[in-house]
Amino acid sequence: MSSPKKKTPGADMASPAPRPPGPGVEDPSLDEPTAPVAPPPPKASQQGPATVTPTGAPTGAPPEAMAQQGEYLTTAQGARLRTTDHALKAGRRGPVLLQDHHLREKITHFDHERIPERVVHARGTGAHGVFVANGRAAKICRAAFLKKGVETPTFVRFSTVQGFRGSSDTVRDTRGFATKFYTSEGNYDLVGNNIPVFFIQEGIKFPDIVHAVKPEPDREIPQAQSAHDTFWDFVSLHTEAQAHVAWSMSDRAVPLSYRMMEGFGVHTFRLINDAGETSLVKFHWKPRQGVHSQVWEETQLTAGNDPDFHRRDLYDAIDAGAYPVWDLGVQVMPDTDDETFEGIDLLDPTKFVPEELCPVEIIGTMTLNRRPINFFAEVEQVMFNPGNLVPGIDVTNDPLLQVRLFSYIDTQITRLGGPNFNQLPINRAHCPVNDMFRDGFHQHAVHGGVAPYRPNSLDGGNPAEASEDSGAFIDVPHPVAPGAKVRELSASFDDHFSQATLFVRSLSEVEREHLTRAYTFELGKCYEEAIRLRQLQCLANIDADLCAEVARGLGLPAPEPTVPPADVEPSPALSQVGGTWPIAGRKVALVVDADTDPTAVQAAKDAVTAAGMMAFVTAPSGGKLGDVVVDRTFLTAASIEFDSVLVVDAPAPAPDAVPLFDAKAGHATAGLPVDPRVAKLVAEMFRHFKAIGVASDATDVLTAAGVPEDAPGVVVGEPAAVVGKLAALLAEHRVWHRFGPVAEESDAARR
Ligand code: HDE
Repeated sequence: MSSPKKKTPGADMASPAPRPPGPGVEDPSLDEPTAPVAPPPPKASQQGPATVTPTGAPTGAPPEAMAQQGEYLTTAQGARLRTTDHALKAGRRGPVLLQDHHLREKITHFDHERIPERVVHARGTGAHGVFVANGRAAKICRAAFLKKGVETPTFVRFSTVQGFRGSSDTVRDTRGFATKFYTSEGNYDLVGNNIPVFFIQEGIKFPDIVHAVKPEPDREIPQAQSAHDTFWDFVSLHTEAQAHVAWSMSDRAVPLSYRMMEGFGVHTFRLINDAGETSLVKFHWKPRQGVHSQVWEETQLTAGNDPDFHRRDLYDAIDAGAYPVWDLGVQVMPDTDDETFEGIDLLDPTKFVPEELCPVEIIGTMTLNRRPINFFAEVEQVMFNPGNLVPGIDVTNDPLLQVRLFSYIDTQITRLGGPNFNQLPINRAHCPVNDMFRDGFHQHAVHGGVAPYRPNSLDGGNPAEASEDSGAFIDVPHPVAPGAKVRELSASFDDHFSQATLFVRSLSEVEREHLTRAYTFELGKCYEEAIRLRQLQCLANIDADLCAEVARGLGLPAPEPTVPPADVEPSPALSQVGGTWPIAGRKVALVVDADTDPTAVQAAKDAVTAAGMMAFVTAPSGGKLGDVVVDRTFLTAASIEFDSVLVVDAPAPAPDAVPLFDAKAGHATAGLPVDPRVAKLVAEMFRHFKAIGVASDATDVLTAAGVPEDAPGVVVGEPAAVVGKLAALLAEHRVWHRFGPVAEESDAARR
């Protein structure tokens, strides 16, 4: 018999759960289960791909029908097995027999379990969701999924670009933000990034920039880092990369969470409405929780403590019912002959259009509400393609986009072993597919009929060609200007610095400080002085002050500009500080001692949960305090896991806090009897601008951590009351004005 079902937190979407659930659907028994039981269903927070056939027809089967469903272990052919732990041998101590068909089948399959990782964006995380259109796009786009109230299932994959599949989540990098909309007119893929500009203008250079940023080919280091010579060699020689580099050196490249990232389609797309009118648009995803980043030290601590940080964060939030939400918006620009807007060439993917020049109009909302059942089947096998378009959305002649239209199908043939990757469950369309493609490796469909060609008379002429009225995709008959065949770009692509200047000058002081440090750090990691000097020359053309500050850090002279920095109007929309945002799913550590009154712990936990946040009880050892489950111990907890801390009780040094064996336990405590690991946790959170709450009788922890009681963002009082103040501080993301004049000036400037 199966054991009682675990309650999956967040199953009722209304109330966020206090803590993420364990790995299994049911609580495991202590003893090895021996009798067969019915397989457990997926967790309430999980969802597999829709159960449609390879040709898009709904099967009506429940999602769990995709998993292995029987009670008995079988061969791949379904024959029941007595054991899978012992090979067939000639006697108990004899050699293994070649005839062991089960052994050979099992090992052969295992030998082929890996597929090539993506050449870029190898490290990623995905989730299912739903997109609901508000109808505002209907006037510019005929796509059915953008009509008012239409709900479309989606699957999103977030990724880093540089690192291998097992690399750390929190590296300085651009993030991929790829969305598949399973629309009634076919799958539409919006394959974007969290940065609105790209490194290169021409797709033909993509292998070069990727070779430059990937680990250097002789020693294969560094992993998932741009802080090395080949990257800076490339971007200082291909100066069109400088705008993207400025974004990459900013806080945008170290997001705190995938839930708090903007997404951009980057290229300009051409939309067409029912009347055949066209417009040029840029797509934006706006996170309801605001754009929020880690600080640099935090990213590095996280890479060691929890390389899966972003993946865990996304899935924990979904499990807890704190579903991430984005609004999809468009900047709509007239489809003029020169394809420019306010002097910005809309075909140049190294340029973005400031929101102050063209506002973002919201056309729908996406909620990610289910995590995958099987990571490989869904996140690893999902395949995106900017050429997966639906009627109403077309591409432009952006020379980067044009090359992407070739690349994505091509790469899947290698990754997924043949041309039938569209038939994988996660990639299948949810509408009829009559493509007349046949055969090939791993063909899943059993195609009927005898005439897979057109026109035919043997299958009654089917499938018929669609007209515009019956929903055919329209390649917009956009005129092509007469010209010669050339390997060149128009002169409007020549401005390589003005948008970097615009970005840098739009940042608040604190963000700018981070930017300066990032340039100085990354260039400081390069061996070659010539490369540092060449990049300083680029900075001189972007912003004299930035160049001078970085040059000072590198101990090099700041050059004079070769192109005077542009006179730009800053775009306040580019700064990510200065607002307030929802706090659903933010994480609070509740620090307690072994003998803290469980009622007080429960009350603090209830207060945190009631505010919509997640509480992690953090105690000297595991188990329970009364009825309250301990989520973290001082040994396992790390400051980077939490957005805020509430010290309910000042814990005395626990017996396992032995400095000789554990650097954490060696942290200073100003001679006070406080567990040094808690002092370290609080000191780090203070340094990372995080809100800190302390019970009135636990202020020794602050003294031990070297944190002044009256410092900004430090709240002392009764725990339940402190929670409200912490919530207000978390709504502002970080306590940026905690330190020094830079932060204070920035604060004043933004008011
Ligand atoms: Fe990609 N890109 N890309 N790219 N890209 C891939 O496709 C490529 C570009 C982006 O989660 C690959 O399936 C070329 C811009 C995302 O599965 C590959 C060029 C933007 C993802 C490929 C670009 C992107 C990819 C690697 C220049 C932002 C991850 C494996 C012409 C607008 C999708 C794969 C996922 C993945 C090629 C430029 C975004 C090799 C040739 C610009 C988010 O096909």
